[in-house]
Amino acid sequence: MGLEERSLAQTGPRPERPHARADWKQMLGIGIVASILGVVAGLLIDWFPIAASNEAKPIDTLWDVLIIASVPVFVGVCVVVLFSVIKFRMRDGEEELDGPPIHGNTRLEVIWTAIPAILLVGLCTYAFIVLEDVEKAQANTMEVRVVGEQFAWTFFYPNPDGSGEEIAATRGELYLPVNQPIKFNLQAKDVLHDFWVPAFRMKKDAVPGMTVSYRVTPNRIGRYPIVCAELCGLGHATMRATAVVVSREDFDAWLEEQANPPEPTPAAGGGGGSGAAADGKQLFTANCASCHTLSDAGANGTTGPNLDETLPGQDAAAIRTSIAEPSVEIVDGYTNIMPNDYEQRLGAEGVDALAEYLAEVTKEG
Ligand code: HEC
Ligand SMILES: [Cu+2]
Repeated sequence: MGLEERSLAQTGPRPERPHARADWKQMLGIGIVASILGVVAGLLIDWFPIAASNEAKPIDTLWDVLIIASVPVFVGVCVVVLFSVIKFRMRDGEEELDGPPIHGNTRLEVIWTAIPAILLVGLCTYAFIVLEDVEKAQANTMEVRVVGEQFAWTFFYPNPDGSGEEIAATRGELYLPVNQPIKFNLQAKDVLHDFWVPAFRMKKDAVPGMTVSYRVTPNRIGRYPIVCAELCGLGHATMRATAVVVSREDFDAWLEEQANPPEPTPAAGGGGGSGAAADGKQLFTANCASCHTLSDAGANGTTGPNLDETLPGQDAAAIRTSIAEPSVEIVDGYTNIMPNDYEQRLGAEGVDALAEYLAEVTKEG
């Protein structure tokens, strides 16, 4: 096409573009079918683990409603865009053509402003109602203090003797009686963490320097993973624990045991050491197995050194230093992410027991 011809096409009467009159009914049909498929897929996908709290049901319903409301919007936009790209694309010879000029359409603009506004206000109101509902205070609530630190959770329970003292659960397990309303009071010792039990559906940040709470009522006996949902450092992925929901009787028995731990049987006569070793193994499984490999304890963590390989040849005193003050000497190829407060958490005896145990089970020969 020469230059003159081109300017002629621009000034002359606008010829119709045959493809510009695409069939909007066809577009609507495709949109509806695609939306239905999208919504069905969204509802069929198993997004969440098993529901184990009273709060889970309204939250899952809210999720489904959001899927039903938002998938058609997403699909609708995609269909209009793709349909336009395919149907209204420029064909050969149409380089100079243009559609009829349009100057606004008030009715259309009112509609496309009003529909999203109604949708948004409606969904916000509904979500707010659900939030109010799941956060409602309930009678006979038991408060559990949850403390996050790099990279572990500790749980503190009110002593049932009413003394106002707290009982700490030290084994990385959060025991909860079934059907008991719980209020978690979250705290953080060092950096931001986030206390999340996916099966309960609730989660909240634990912020250093303040106490944040949320409520849940576990309603299903079982064991559920607890994860930290806020990137908190190199060991973040290992910051896991287990929520153990048990019957009221089992819980009372467990709490009683935590309040009055059985006296450690003093190693009698010649049998010295084996008691400490057994205790050390328990401590290891509860505190260290997530990061270290140790065949005697069946542990296969890989964040820290494989202790079967690195400990032979080290005596209990050297191992003790590695546990109590891990930053004194950093093993080659590793960063210093091992928690450095085991002496406070497990007591001097706990660290002694661990060191003796490790020295014993990794002895050469
Ligand atoms: C968050 C992960 C993590 C946890 C939990 C952890 N460690 Fe470590 N550990 C490491 C890393 C990483 C190193 C290597 C860096 C260093 O030496 O500080 C290490 C080093 C060690 C060493 C020195 C190893 C050597 O080759 O000299 C010992 C011993 C040890 N840990 C024992 C323990 C014990 C016992 C526990 C539980 C009370 C524990 N660790 C918990 C990550 C961890
Ligand atoms: Cu964390």
